[in-house]
Formats: sequence, structure tokens, C-alpha cells
Amino acid sequence: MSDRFSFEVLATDGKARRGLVSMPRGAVRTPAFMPVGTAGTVKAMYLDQVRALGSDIILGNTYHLMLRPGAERVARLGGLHDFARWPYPILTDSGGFQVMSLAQLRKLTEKGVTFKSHVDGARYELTPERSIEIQGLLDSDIQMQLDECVALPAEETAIEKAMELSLRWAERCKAAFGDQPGKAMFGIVQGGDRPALRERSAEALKAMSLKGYAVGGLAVGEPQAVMLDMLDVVCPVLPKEKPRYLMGVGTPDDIVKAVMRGIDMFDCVMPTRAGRHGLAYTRRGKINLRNARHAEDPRPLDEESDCTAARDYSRAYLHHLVKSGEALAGMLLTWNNLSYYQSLMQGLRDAIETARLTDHAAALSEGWERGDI
Ligand code: PRF
Repeated sequence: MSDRFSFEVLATDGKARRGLVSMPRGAVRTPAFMPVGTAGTVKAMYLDQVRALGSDIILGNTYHLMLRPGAERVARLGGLHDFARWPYPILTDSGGFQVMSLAQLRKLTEKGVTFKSHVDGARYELTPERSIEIQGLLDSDIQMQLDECVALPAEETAIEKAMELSLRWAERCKAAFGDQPGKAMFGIVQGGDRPALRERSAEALKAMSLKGYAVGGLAVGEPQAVMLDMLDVVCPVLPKEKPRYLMGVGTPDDIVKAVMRGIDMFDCVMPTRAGRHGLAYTRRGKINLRNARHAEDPRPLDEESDCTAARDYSRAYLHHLVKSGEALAGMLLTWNNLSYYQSLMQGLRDAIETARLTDHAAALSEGWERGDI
């Protein structure tokens, strides 16, 4: 296995790329979907199952792990990989985005962000340097810069201020990260729904020669068309030879359209969270197992799937589990959903390799539209 962090584009189809990110703990086939393992667990799943579905990398969260059990404690216990029993690559988000959505009494300054923990109310400070220190204590393979993400719609001045602050924080994170050949620190493009700000952010980050680039500040309240327009602005600016990661996105349709614009990596709570709320993602669209129409339906979610959860359990049984609030409901539906997402990514990778992505994308959306009831 590679002792250095590297990225190689293996094939292209239009703007879409089929690639490989290599690092000491393993390789990541792109386009890749990273299941969200916020607190060192992909909720309702064994990590062996997550791996078996074709996940090359999972995501962890600085914010949650710094609060509980604490980054220094995870380090004393041998790092996040040993702690959670996932020996493969881990990407960690930097914490800023989660502070803004979860913490109380936040205060953002040039130095960083202070906040009250949503766990026990204690005060914490997260600076760019401390975020990188925590991600290092966790022994994360791909670390993210601390950034400020503005929810949309927002005033241009607020978007610009957050974007400029994020650029200064990127410089500080880069300095704090230093030279670690087997790991990477990614910058995050901000700039809201303003093409000129997006372009400025991407150009400035590109000039920092980072090992990878994320696009943040999207899927935060804007229509899909706006998100796609921003990708059309940002992707051509970013260097071709570095991986591109669209943070917190999205639906299967979002992912396909972003891949077609040149995005290589994704993470999203959607398949896992939806699974715990009774929703199943399938080739024929989304199925709400709470609905009474499934009460006596003997069919599985997808008889053609190679995932046990999708193929071997009746919709009637899944409906019963969901209605009864059984833990197995969330387990089976999360399993089905991650299986669907990873098979979607495999299909996209295959389609790019064989230069039939446009037709493949059309067939996928035709399946979602058709439904099967
Ligand atoms: N920044 C960071 N994490 C994120 C986002 C961001 O903008 C988003 C936005 N979709 C999700 N996760 N650091």
C-alpha cells in the first residue's frame, strides 16, 4: 500500500472522473460515497457490514468526538481506527459546520469559535490549530480545514466575510498540519450562491497547493440548480490532479449530477438517517415503510439486490418493524440504504470507465421516476 497520499485519475467521461485516492491505510475508489460515522460509529451498522458494502472510507466528526469521549482519550486508546475497529481510511470534518448547527452560545471571531457543548453545557474553543490538533489525535487520514459555512439565502457581505475568513483559516490549518506525506488536509471552497465569490475562493485555495479540495456551503437551503451552477463555476478552477469533495451531499440524483460536473467524493447522513426514519432508497425511488400500503405487501424492497436487507425481508415485515419502533427496522433500512448508495457509486464508476455515463444517468432517473407500486 502507498506510503504517501496520492490521487490518480484513471478515466474520464465528459467532466466526470474515475479515480483512485491512495494512502497508507488503503485506497479509495472514486467517485466515492463516505458513510457518516459521526461518533465513531455508522449508526445501526457493524463496520464489517459497512466495509462489505464497498465503503473504502468513512467520515468522523471532530465536534462530536472532542466533546465525547474527547480527542486526547481517543489518542490514549490508540486512535480512532483502533477504537472503532475500522483499519481503513477515515476523513474527519473540522467541527465548524457542526458547531454552527448543534452547539449553543456560539461566538465566532478571527481566532476561532467558542461554544457551549450540546452534551454537558461546558465551554470549548475550536481554533484552526486546535481543529487540526484534534484531527491528528484521532489519527484521521484526511483532515478538513476549519471553515465558516453560511446558510442560504444570505446577504452577499455575510457570504463574502465567511469566505474570506475561511481562506485565512485554511492558511492557518495548512501551517498547523505541516508536512505529513501519508495524510492530507483539504481546503474548503465557500462563497455561497455567488459565482464571483466561489471563483475567488477556489483560486485562492488552489494557490495554496493543498492535497485536495472540498466544496462546502452547498445543500444549505438553496435549490439544486443553484448548487449545480456553483459546481459549474468551481470545478473548472480546481486543479484536475487533486480530488474534489462535495460536503454533505446528497440525494442519489444530487450525487449523479455532481459526478457529471467533476466531483469525486461525497458524504451525507441521508442514507443512514433516512433508514432510522423508516425510509428506503431503491432503484425505483424512495419508499416510506411507515405507509399502510405496505402492511400486507410480501415483496422485498428489491428482489434483484445482493443485499440481504433489500432482497430477503418483506415490505410487510419492514412496515411492522417500523410501526413497532423496533431497533431492527433502523438496522435493516440503513443496511439497504447504504447498499443502494454504494451500488449507485459502483455503477457510476463502471459507467465512467466505459464512457456511458450520460445513458447510465438517464436510466437511473428513469428508474427513480417509475416507482414500483
Ligand atoms: N463545511 C464543513 N462541513 C460541512 C459543510 C461545510 O460547508 C457542509 C455543507 N453542505 C456539510 N458539511 N466543514
